[in-house]
Amino acid sequence: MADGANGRAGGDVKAIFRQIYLTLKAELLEDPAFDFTDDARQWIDKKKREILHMLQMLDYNVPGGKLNRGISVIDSYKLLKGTELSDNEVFLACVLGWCIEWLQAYFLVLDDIMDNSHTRRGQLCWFRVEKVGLIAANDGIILRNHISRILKRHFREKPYYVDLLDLFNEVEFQTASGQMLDLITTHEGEQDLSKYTMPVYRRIVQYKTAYYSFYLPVACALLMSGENLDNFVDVKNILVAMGTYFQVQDDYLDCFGDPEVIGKIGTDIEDFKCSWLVVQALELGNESQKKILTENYGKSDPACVAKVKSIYKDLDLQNVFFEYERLSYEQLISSIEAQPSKPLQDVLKSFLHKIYKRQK
Ligand code: DMA
Ligand code: MG
Ligand code: MG
Ligand code: MG
Repeated sequence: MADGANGRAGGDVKAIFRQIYLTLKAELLEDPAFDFTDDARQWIDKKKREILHMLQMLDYNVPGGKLNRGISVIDSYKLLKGTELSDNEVFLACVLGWCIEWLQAYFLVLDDIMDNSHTRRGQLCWFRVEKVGLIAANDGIILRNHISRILKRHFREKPYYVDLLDLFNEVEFQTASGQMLDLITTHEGEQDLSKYTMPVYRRIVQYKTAYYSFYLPVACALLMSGENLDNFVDVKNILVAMGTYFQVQDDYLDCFGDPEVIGKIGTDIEDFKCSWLVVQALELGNESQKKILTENYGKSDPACVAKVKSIYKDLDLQNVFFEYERLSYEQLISSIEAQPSKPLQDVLKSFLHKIYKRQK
């Protein structure tokens, strides 16, 4: 190809990225577990059903999001390298990008069960699909295992293979710990709403969201560029701050976003979640407003949810959020500009601009 895979207009990155999903899916089907060696009719039919479940499971859960995390690996790698990428470099960056999308799919399938959610990415949550149910729990485990298989197939020979495995393991551990904190904190909050404070909140979201959504894509690009991640602690801290801001947006959109646009129906109030909104309401509300919150937060009755939302409106939390958003942006830009490396500044700014004032 005269014009390397990345030589086309920027919009094509997504098309190339999507194409590589098909390659990875086909490769996963080559697994010995799906061999049709025995030609007994029943056996083949059974195998067909297994393959069909896996294909449906993948198509349902992996490619349907915004793909920001995955695409960021390619964008970041390009900026770090400073020159055009070869077709093979684009391919490998896409593979890593998909590994992050696979990781996200794995966490979301399980998160929706734990949060008792209804919809995700504009469709029913996977565990709510007829005949899936708690098979979804094992599907989550399968998705996680696919990552190791993809990495082994495409990166085994690379000098940074061990670092890559270690990175995915670390980030998975951090995310799972964040999910644990989220769930345990919810139980504590049910006993006593005043447990929901800003430091508690920050710790949950740093772990459950920031590492895998923001640090991981950039760390993948750094490893591909031959860097040692120990030298990028500042960059990691900026990305964690960006991830925190991103989860505040998620919490805001859970209540104030348009379900048609965000593709999911919020459940944070019903689920008694330690959401940024309730933390703000507890900080800003007077005694009588806090009493109403205590009486109505965490109940599935729509009348209770409406009372909570009306407190949020009275406290003008939408504008409190807009102000927080503006301030976070300013702080992030100034810490990014304090970074000595121009390519890294560009990586961080491009990431920030993808999410600033997002509606979904
Ligand atoms: C999401 O937290 C975190 C992970 C690791 C999936 P959340 O439950 O607020 O996410 P969502 O709003 O997408 O269900
Ligand atoms: Mg959830
Ligand atoms: Mg959750
Ligand atoms: Mg949420």
